[in-house]
Amino acid sequence: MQRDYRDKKIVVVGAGSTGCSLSRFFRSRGAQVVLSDSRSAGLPDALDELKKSGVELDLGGHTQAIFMASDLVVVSPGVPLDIPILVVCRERGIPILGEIEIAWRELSGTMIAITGTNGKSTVTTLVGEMLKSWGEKVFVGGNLGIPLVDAVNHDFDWSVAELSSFQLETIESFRPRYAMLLNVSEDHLDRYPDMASYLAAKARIFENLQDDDVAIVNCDDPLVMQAVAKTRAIKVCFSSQSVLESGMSLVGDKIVWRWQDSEILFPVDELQVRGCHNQENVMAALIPLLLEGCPAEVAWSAAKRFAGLPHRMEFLGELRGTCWYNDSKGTNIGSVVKSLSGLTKPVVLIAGGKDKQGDLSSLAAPIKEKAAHLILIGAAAERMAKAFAGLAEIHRAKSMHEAVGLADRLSNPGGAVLLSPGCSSFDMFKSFEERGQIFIREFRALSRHGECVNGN
Ligand code: UMA
Ligand code: ADP
Repeated sequence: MQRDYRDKKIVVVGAGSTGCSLSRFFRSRGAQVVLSDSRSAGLPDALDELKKSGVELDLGGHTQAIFMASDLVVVSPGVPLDIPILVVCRERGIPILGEIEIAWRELSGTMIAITGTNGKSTVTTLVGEMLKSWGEKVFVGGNLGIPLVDAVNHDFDWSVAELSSFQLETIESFRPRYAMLLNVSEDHLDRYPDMASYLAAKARIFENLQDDDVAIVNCDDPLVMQAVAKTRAIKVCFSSQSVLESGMSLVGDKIVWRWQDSEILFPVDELQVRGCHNQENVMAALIPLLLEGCPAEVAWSAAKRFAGLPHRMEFLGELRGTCWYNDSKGTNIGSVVKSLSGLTKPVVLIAGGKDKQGDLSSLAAPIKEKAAHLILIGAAAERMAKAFAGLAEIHRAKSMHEAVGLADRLSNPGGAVLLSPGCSSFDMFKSFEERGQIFIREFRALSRHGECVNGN
């Protein structure tokens, strides 16, 4: 249902992709918009166009008087809710919302919302692909890249939205028809005081579900089951560990869907994506499609065609007998554990980056088992070096160029080189994409001199 924003004074906080899209949206609805950012340099070029459309800019800080005069403050996900200006707004009773809440109120199609520590982008993309091959008109975005508010004013049958814990912090009435929680492990402890707060933010995806909505959950994960415990919605589980009487299970080499009186089997060896975690991702993605009545063969054909996303265990090629993988999207410790588990030793692991202050201990055993060498980069290098001392040979590199050269010298035929940082990228790169692209570029430069068999 459309809200009336005409002549409302709205402050949008953060001039990244979310803030620019929000400003555009509010202007199109006749609001008086101020876009506020703590930075004054390095901001998107789109600000010029926004300024021309009547958006006022408040750069290099958040001006209190502007916020105090506003009817509504809408924050970008990267803006922590405890910054001083937002504390003051809260004290003065000025409403603070996020982009997901704003977009949701305007969207007409069916909403499938996907969260979890890992696998969100993969599942979001896969659900989108399945719906498109069923002939539906689908928006696919959210934390994946295109802000959800960009879906407003387009006539989509479905919105498939990847949601981060940051985005879920600022919802109010957001109520997807399908809400998925894939898994929960430590992440973003540089923003949350503890795991309980991170889990609480994730659990908000279920907050407004009603009896006829559907919560899709990984019943192998105790934190997921804790988060969904109080929901009123229909719970549909997937499991790669046990055989479910009702739901989606992995049984030997088959994915088995049991629902009401039907049973459908899908052979896992037909998939291009590899690894148990990707089988879990496919299982989760199939559920809303099958519940909505999409023919199983249509959804499965899309799953079979899906070759995975770039920067997620992307096979780059073989150089002097060593396989090289780019897992730049491995931005937390849980994802590095999964990525290492799919490789045979000896692995040269390149890790490190902006430290999220999480517990590193779950990576110790996989490093001891699989990694012969650990090449550390970025701000987290010191802490990682201490945590993994004695488990693999530890090296430091100041740049990706140095890390790749070192990895080439240390690797052996039959082994693998894996970039799976377990950290975010912002200390050395603009994004995980840039980090992955630079890794690929360095690998290609090396391969021009070596004997390389290309990946796909
Ligand atoms: N800023 C302020 N004041 C502050 C803090 C930040 O003004 O106190 C400003 C910064 O100076 C910057 C702007 O806020 O100019 C950035 O806002 P943002 O970080 O929300 O960036 P967006 O470009 O809007 O991107 C966000 C998501 N970013 C984050 O959650 C950090 C993108 O996810 C998402 O794709 C995009 O919205 C569209 O939905 C990225 C991400 O790293 C990929 N997500 C995290 C993850 O996946 O782990 C959660
Ligand atoms: P997200 O969007 O949640 O960051 P992605 O789909 O981009 O997740 O995958 C990022 C990384 O997380 C992958 O490279 C892989 O290492 C790991 N991963 C993907 N799916 C899962 C899963 N279901 N369980 C655990 N780890 C996963």
